[in-house]
Amino acid sequence: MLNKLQRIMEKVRKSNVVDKDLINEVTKEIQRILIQSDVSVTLVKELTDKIKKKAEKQELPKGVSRKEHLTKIIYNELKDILGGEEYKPRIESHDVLLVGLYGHGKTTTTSKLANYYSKRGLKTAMITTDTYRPAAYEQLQQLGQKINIKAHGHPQEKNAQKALKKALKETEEHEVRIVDSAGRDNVNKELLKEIKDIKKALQPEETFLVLSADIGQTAKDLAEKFNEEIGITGIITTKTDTSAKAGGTLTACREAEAPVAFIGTGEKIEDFKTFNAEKFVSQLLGQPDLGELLKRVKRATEETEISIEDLMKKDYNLEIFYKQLKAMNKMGSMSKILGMMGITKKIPQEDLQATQEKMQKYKYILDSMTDEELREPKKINKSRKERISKGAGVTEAEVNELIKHFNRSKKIMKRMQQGKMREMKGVMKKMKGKNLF
Ligand SMILES: Nc1nc2c(ncn2[C@@H]2O[C@H](COP(=O)(O)OP(=O)(O)O)[C@@H](O)[C@H]2O)c(=O)[nH]1
Ligand SMILES: [Mg+2]
Repeated sequence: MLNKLQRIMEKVRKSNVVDKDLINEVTKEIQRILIQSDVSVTLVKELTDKIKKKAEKQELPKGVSRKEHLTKIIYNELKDILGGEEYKPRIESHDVLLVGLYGHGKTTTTSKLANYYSKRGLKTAMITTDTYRPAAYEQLQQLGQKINIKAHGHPQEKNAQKALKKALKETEEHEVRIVDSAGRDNVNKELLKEIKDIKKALQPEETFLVLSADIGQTAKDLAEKFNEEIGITGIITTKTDTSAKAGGTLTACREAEAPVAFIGTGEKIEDFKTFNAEKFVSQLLGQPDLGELLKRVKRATEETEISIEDLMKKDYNLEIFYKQLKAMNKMGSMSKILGMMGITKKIPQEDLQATQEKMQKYKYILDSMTDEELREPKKINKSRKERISKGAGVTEAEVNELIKHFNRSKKIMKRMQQGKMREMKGVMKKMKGKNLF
């Protein structure tokens, strides 16, 4: 999945024009890659439809090229099917239970997790309840030696719950206890009963299902089954380094509404990290400057946006005034919106809008002002006005006009702030998605 997606993004980067043909080609290619990664066909179809629809829309945020726009759309949509918020590890006392099928990496992950918490200053112990496989305890002990963390186990005990209870007594003064459990080849009654018993005795804060990345879409059924039967708080996806199906596994977990907390990225103990969909997708797309690009797109969108915080600021100033004018101009007419907010008093049209020409002049004037003047226009006296008009190449009358305009706006803003805060917030929220501001 990795190299292929990078290749297709390279194509986008190198293309001269982003037209329907390219969009078609790119979405088709993404479709192929995702299906090969074992992402469900329905999901792939949904995703590529969305990408296509958004990419073909004519409107572009200012200052963003169609190429950048397309990249961002692909990035966003991929991120969306892969996962939401990044998992926040508990850096505090807690018990963790790892469950799953045989061979998925539970024991390895037990040591990885132990190392993770121990490195963050928590006194950590590992416990095995795997009384099923004879060498399980030794495996954990060996892993523990590498990281200097003791493995607790009672292999002579045939009952997993009993073995756990003994180990819990030995590890009472530890802050984090990670409990490994035995797997089976498939989810059967015996396995579920064993895990339920362990869970009852441990009462863990976290129960992670360990799933190997090579199972692809099957992850969905497993995640749902384990969640139903025993309740899990998250998933740890292992072997993301070895499998082309990692994307399928991660999206399947998302479909099962089971958040992926950590991922294993190799056999070594340090090959382990919290799962971050954003970083994962950046890597998939091989876009080293993706972060920068996204910031730029965001800035470009924000420049013509005006936030509710700005409007509600007590110290309404010239900077906000200018931003507001720009936003209002973009929207055409403000009166409808004011009407929606219940402000029906007649406000002269000129107070709400300014012509392009006027805006250009205003910009020159504002550019000639000091920061102090922008923040506190009251301080602009006659001699300052003279200086500003010279600097901006406009007449003093024009500077006066801007200040007058500003003062009128200030009054309107004050009126709006009084009592209209609530409604306005509601209206703003509704309008946000419409990209009016
Ligand atoms: N490449 C790679 N191998 C892993 C990863 N996690 C586990 N393994 C390997 O998977 C195999 C099974 O792991 P184990 O922890 O014994 O699985 P368990 O049966 O669930 O306890 C071992 O050979 C591990 O080294 C990983 O993130 N990447
Ligand atoms: Mg094991």
